[in-house]
Amino acid sequence: MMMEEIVSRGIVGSYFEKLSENLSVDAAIVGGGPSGLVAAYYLAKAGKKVALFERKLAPGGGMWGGAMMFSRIVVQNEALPILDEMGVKYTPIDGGAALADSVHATAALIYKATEAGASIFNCHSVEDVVVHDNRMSGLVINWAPVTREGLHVDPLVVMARTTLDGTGHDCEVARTLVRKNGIRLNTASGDVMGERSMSAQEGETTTVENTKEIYPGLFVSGMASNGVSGSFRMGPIFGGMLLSGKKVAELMIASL
Ligand code: 48F
Repeated sequence: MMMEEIVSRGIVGSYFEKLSENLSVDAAIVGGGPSGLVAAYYLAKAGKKVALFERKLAPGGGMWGGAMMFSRIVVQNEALPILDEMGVKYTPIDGGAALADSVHATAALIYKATEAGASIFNCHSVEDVVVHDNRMSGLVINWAPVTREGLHVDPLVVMARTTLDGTGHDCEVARTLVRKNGIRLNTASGDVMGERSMSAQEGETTTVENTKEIYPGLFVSGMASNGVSGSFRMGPIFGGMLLSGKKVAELMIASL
């Protein structure tokens, strides 16, 4: 066989093996932001089969950019054990927090999640959900460029025993679930309440408090948890995102 054919056969064969192995999973994660990546790491470390779908080319969500593209993030002391576990270096600052390089930290989360065994599908968009017997049962996926171009191409489905909406500010999975199925979420209004303006301290606390199961089989983490529960955004402080990812992994493991 010529080298060109070996390369193509290797990639096609191994990619479709990966996809096929992940058509039914313990945990499907939508969104590769910091909370989704941390959740993927802890779920995979616990031996669960995890598939994470990220519509962008690079997972990492809003963590790469630091603040206003200044590549620095702040992490509170409570979340530093998670950075230690991920092998991220940081420098202590005033106010019970530390500074880390955003590119170094994001790359570390991606590396640790995949090293622990989570499968990441980048350039995959989740466009709908599957609900059976009043329980979130799966995700409808398509190539991100197909949805971006508005091409009329039908999707495929991944079945999941538990699902995480880690889609950040837009809470896309929860919104789709409510819009298309007329169900009530486990939030104060029963609906997606929408994110409030910035309040860093409160936002950090509520991110973790609002991390929960919002419908049988569907959990929320990170900014999506504040988005569904009507809580605050918080800017380039990431401790709450990391703690939320760890908490949601524990909740999902307990329910599996
Ligand atoms: O927003 P994002 O980084 O999620 P997060 O874990 O972290 C929030 C922080 O980055 C920051 C903040 C910190 O204080 O407020 O914003 O809550 O990442 C969400 C990811 O989900 C992807 C999106 O491209 C992003 O990378 N995503 C969103 N909707 C979909 C999706 C979808 N329908 N299908 C696939 N990926």
